[in-house]
Amino acid sequence: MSDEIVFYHNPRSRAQMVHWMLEELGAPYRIVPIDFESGENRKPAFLAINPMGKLPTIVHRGVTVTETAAIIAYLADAFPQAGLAPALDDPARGTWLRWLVFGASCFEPALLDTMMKRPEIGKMAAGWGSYEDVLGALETMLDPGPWVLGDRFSAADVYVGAEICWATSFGAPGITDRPKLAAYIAAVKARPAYQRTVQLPG
Ligand SMILES: N[C@@H](CCC(=O)N[C@@H](CS)C(=O)NCC(=O)O)C(=O)O
Repeated sequence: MSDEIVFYHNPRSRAQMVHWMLEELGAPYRIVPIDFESGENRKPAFLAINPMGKLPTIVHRGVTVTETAAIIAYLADAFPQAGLAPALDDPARGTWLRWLVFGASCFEPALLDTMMKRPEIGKMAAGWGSYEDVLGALETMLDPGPWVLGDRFSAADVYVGAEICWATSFGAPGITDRPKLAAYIAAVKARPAYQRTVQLPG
């Protein structure tokens, strides 16, 4: 079976995060452009692959993977030679998984609350607590830094780092004025693979 990753992509989407990951991996991939304007992602051919009609989506070894964090974690495990995932018996695996999931389950909904001015539902009920708490937790994630796993760059940085840069590109408050987060953004943006793949407004 071919090891080529089929990558459904639109540059105006979270697919950029997976594009960055693919370039960090150096894995073989083929881009299939999906046009949002014509609603290609809502047509039967694409819905048969991802019933949510969302990007990013990949197909690898005959299996579809969706959800940016899951795709990035999957790719890190599928291509271990790139060294972007701690091994299953490495204690760093816990830290790695923790922050990858935190990006999707806490940072993203908290960010949407803030940016869309959604009514607060209360810290105890919201799994993500509050936007302020999430930013504080992200600062602890970078202790000691510079990456999630200290000196070791990993797939967790691809996802969380891309999300933080994405958030600041549309003016998310309280991030760039925190020195640790500002230094993290600079480190992410300095990666050649990021520069080759991610284009954000602003
Ligand atoms: N939970 C998904 C969200 C994916 C998502 O919302 N993608 C957007 C682009 S960033 C999309 O495909 N929107 C097109 C649409 O919904 O029509 C993930 O984390 O990957």
